[in-house]
Amino acid sequence: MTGSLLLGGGIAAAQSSLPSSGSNTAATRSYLTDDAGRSLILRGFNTASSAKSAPDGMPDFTEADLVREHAEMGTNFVRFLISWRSVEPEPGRYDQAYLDRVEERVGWYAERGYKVMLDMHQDVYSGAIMADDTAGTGAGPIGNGAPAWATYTDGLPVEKQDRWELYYIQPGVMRAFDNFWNTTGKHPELMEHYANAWRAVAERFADNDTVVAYDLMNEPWGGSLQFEEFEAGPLTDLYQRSTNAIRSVDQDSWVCVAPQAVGVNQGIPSRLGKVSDPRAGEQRIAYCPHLYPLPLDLGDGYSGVSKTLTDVTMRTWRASIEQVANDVLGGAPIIIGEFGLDTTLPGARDFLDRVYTEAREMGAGVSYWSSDPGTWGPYMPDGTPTILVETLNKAYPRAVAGDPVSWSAAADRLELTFRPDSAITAPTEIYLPQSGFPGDVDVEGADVVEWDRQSRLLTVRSAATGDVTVTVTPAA
Ligand code: 9MR
Repeated sequence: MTGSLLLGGGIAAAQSSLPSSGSNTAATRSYLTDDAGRSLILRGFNTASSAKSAPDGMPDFTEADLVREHAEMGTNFVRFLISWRSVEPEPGRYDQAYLDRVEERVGWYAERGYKVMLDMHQDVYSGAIMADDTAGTGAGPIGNGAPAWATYTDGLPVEKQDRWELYYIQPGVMRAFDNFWNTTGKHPELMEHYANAWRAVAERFADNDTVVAYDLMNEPWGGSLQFEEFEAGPLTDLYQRSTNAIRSVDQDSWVCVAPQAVGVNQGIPSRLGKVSDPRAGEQRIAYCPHLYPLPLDLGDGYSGVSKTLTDVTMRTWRASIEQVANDVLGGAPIIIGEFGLDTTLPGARDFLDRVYTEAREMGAGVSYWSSDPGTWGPYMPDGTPTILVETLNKAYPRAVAGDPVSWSAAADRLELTFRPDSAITAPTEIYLPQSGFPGDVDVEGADVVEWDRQSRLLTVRSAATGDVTVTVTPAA
């Protein structure tokens, strides 16, 4: 089974200090914004796990797959997997043909109005690490991410494991990370290469308005350094260096940082340090943690004791994520870079609804893990939809011309209240799925610009400054 045992263009932040529902404390919500200044509510997938070991680094995902995803789930966002091994196959040589292939995919998303976050993915450091296979059980490459030339296991063993996450604590893998973070003192060059690889990526996409964010490292692991020693130490250092490298070529895109995965994905507080954005103007650093409650990852459903434990995780996870976004990163927007589960587990639909509700309250974007076919994804290999398609295909405001004060969406009702910003001339866009929408549209404080049946977007515009409320219910 798949599962993670423990790991689980011109834009600016719009911020609003609002009482968050379900809590008495004022939470700061902030959003990535588009070129027009609108607050973006991002909903989409990770695409895709299949890119990890593909020789050309591309996901097994066609433009037709995107057309189907867009039509059936109304997504507007993707966390697109890229890899250091593909960007920098040899030290200091950046593969422009690889970046061409990424850019071609970005073009598919651009055509449909999506925003793209590029995710420098890794699992278990590198595909160059092979497990010992003396028993001849067919162990292949165990991870993905770093190029072979940047992989130093120093001859330490890596024995075959039953679960992929357990490779993280194999001696050879631990050493590869210790060399990367230069904990061994032997490889100060590796983090520098990594930051420069990011500069090469940012150079390519600096003027591309569809690519709004760079997710600096998937699910960081500190090897023999853990929690504060790791997060406040070399991890924050790598983030700062990569941010600086990106800013030497790209002033506008967001830089996304994530905590140590193990533990923090399950609700343990992070000790990540402050990452400063050297750009002129406001900071464009976003916080992009993952969420993988342990009971679900171990294969249990969202019911009974597992549900109780998962609910506790959700509360501690959210408090810890908001604390870092607000207090450490200075009110950074949040994107849940990954969460996902086997959709055939009991209670899966309730868990999905729960996470999207939390995300809405947090003002967070979401990229579900993942679009790959299978029981975790929206479609089975034969194309049959799983429960994800219906569960994710809800109405939501995509781009709001002001502060999204509150919104909610059920199968039978969309409500949005926002405080218009008179400096923003572009309209507010609301996605409405099929199943009777738009039915009745009630707008107070603004005018409907249009209902576009093709894109399923309702657009409204306000010339006034008072709060606008939009309520839409489907036809019976
Ligand atoms: O679902 C993925 C599984 O099929 C792979 O074997 C594994 C290792 O590459 O990665 C899984 O995806 C994980 C992702 O890379 C990082 N976050 C947790 C995901 C689910 O376990």
